[in-house]
Amino acid sequence: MRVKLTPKDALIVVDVQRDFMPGGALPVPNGDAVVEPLNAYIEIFEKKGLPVFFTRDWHPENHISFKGYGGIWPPHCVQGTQGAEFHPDLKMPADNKFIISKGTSPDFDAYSGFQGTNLDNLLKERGIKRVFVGGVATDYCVKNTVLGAINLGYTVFLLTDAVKGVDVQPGDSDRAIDEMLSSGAIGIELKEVMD
Ligand code: VGL
Ligand code: ZN
Repeated sequence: MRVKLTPKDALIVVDVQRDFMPGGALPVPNGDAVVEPLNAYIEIFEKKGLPVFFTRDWHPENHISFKGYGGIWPPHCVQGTQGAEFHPDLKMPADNKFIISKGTSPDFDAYSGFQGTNLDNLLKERGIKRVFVGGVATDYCVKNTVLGAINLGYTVFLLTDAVKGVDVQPGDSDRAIDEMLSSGAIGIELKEVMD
């Protein structure tokens, strides 16, 4: 399938942060493999003047998702720490770039970039109807962001060559991809996107 980009399209890059990369606090196996394909998508959107949204996990140090505070995860992506920074090789555009922080208050977690953020408003203000989603982790924040976008009425393209998952249980990422596709997301790869 070939997809031609239009002014109603936006790219959403999910949580490409140091703590989710190999060596980080909550590493996604091969998580850094998403950087190169995402940079290629970013360049295409940037050249067309289309907006690129970067979500980030941005937790307080006593966040509810952390072990010791009721959650299952090691502390990760704590606000202002190096682990919360975007991957240094991620080519973030100078213009038309939006950073969406989520999971920012102690008592709420957000796996979806739409939860407790203004992402939906920012997209709607710009007349965006279709979103292209990649990043980490396939089985958590990518999945929930994709399902959130579908529920809000967007057409969603899942960038299958630019996602990686945690796989707490083997197969979680594959199951997440199946769930996104059966919920209406359209799987595409870089070579199918026409600029
Ligand atoms: C994520 C686990 C905990 C993610 C965030 O970005 O997928 N996963 N917090
Ligand atoms: Zn988190």
